Amino acid sequence: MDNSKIKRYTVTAALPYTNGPVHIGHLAGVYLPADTYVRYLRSNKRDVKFICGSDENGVPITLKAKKEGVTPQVIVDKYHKIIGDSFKEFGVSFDIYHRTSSLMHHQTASDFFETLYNKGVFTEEVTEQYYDEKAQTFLADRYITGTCPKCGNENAYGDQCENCGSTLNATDLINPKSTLSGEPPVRKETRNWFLPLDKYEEQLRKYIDGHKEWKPNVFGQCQSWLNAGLQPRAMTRDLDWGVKVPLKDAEGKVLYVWFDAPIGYISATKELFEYARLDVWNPKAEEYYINQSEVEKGSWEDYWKDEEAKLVHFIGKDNIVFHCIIFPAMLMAHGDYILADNVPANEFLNLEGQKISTSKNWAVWLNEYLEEFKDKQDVLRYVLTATAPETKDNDFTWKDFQARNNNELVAILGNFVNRVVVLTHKYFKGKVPMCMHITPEDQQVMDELAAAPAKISASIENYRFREALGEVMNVARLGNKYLADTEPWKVIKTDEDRVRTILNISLQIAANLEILIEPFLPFTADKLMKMLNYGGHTWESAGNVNLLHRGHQLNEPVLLFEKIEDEAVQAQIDKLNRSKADNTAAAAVTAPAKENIQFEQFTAVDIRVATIIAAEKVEKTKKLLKLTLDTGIDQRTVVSGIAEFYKPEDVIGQQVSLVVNLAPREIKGIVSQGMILMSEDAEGKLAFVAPVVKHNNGSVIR
Ligand code: B3M
Ligand code: ZN
Repeated sequence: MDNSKIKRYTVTAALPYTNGPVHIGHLAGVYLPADTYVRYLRSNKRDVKFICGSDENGVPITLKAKKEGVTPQVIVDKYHKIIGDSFKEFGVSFDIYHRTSSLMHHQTASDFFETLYNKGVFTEEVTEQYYDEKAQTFLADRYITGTCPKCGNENAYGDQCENCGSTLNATDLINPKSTLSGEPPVRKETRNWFLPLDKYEEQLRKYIDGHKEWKPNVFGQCQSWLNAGLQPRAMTRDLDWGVKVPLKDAEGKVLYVWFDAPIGYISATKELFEYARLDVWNPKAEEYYINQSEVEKGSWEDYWKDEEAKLVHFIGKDNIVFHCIIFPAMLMAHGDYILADNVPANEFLNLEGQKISTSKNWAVWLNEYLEEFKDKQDVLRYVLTATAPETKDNDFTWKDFQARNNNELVAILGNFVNRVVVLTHKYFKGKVPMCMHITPEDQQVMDELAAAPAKISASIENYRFREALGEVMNVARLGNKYLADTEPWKVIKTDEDRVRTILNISLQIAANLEILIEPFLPFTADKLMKMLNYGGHTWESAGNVNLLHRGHQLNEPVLLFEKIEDEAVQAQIDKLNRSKADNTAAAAVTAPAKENIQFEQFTAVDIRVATIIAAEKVEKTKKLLKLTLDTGIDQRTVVSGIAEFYKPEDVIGQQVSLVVNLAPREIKGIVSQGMILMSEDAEGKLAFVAPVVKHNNGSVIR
């Protein structure tokens, strides 16, 4: 969109599902880039509304509620607050963080559906869906598990197999089971309303083709959806949690969550302006985290129905189709709305080389981070932006977190600012000295400083936040290098006036940094502003080399950042390793405990330490080894099913636990006298169970 035509910005960030807290992956992928963009726009005095809220409908919520044995409302109330608070604490500066369980949303989504219905947009289709006769309800795909037809995983979901990653239809599953009753579901006919996406194909293609400037990952995904051909998609579901379908004969049906969720952006904007009508006090202002300073008169429609508004959706890559195909088709069908100008979706962030997983607790949760790294919001903001998965999946590691804090924030940015302010206090009582005589060397530094903001702007406006942050840090590097080259602490002995100039220029760099870091590191910008004792500068003054006037009094220096020690990051790594161990343990406890037995039954089993003294494969079998054992009582033959894990030559000399009083059995023509105890893990791997130090053969195990 041509910049000169833009009057307003509507910036949305994906509405998180309220079925758990948010983690660093969410922050890096969606909320930080969005917040940086919005803060930058505000600093440029552009008119912008930053919209988000909780996605409280849909099956992820009802599943979580079922798991915890509470109502969905309890779940959404709990996580709306946890998530909303985390965003606030990290300085994600939404104008509103709304909820899709609100009345405003239900009304807005319902009206939207009705408009489309009245226009005859939907087609009605009767299809067969799985139904749980015991629970008397239709089953959403997520409520059905069964065997994946592609990889054989027995716990695949009706919409997806988490083992092989394939997208599935519930009807693809082998031996499907309802997770509600455990029973196999039956197929039953049901009527739903479909959005004929195929009819919008041409219009969508025109729209997407008109945005070749979109990120290649986004543009490419859209093209491949379009090339594959679009199918009608059901916009209603048989479910009892969500926005009721506003039609007479639609009992027990709600809007499809991906129909109502993006409308959530619109209802949030409406709610914000509801609040803006100054004669109306919105009792929900706190619950919706409404940014009061941004509330003005005007209309929500200016941000959604006016060609002079620029709409940008920040999302993760798994949401591309919904924001670039389905929602635009809905808006086209409605007719009154503008379409997104850009959808700068990010890829995924991994954690210590592994996919972030909520269910496996392989994540860094924002609420926990804040407890463990108090007041270090900006460190995480910095690291997550510097390593943001903008063009490909990226990895967060605690060692990198520590290194970037210590080597970049502390050593470059913090160190520069600290040196300048300390020296100014030392030599000039904290008053900005006068710029006396500018050398060509000084001029060059000033020129570089003046050129920086335009570069940073260009990167931000093209959604390249990593690059932009790199340029900001280059300004701090420029300052550090200038100090190192000019050495004011030496020059002070001979030429005080020269030091006046050096510190004046250095202070201008520091003041510029305050403006430049604000979109990325708002908490640090605030500290720096207080230290420099000035405020109110916006992006248009960035590059100015006379921000702080001669004689201006600075406040006492404070450290912007502190070193993070090895112990702190080790504690985080240990914590992750504990969740890994818990997961392995949980996975291994697959077999339920057996029934109790009496002590005598246990002591009836005679288990002894024995040593394998000879071993060979049993012919024509894959699994069996024929072993000769020294039991301390005798030498005997045992056939054991361990050949897939051990070669004969490797087990000779191995001590084992042997049940010596098991009645002999004939296996493949060999009489086996006893059984070797093995432990078996969740993947079926076998390991010997033996005393951890060598014991005499025949020692009793009990
Ligand atoms: N709640 C999906 C997600 O969290 C969804 C986004 C809605 S944006 C309108 O991935
Ligand atoms: Zn699979």
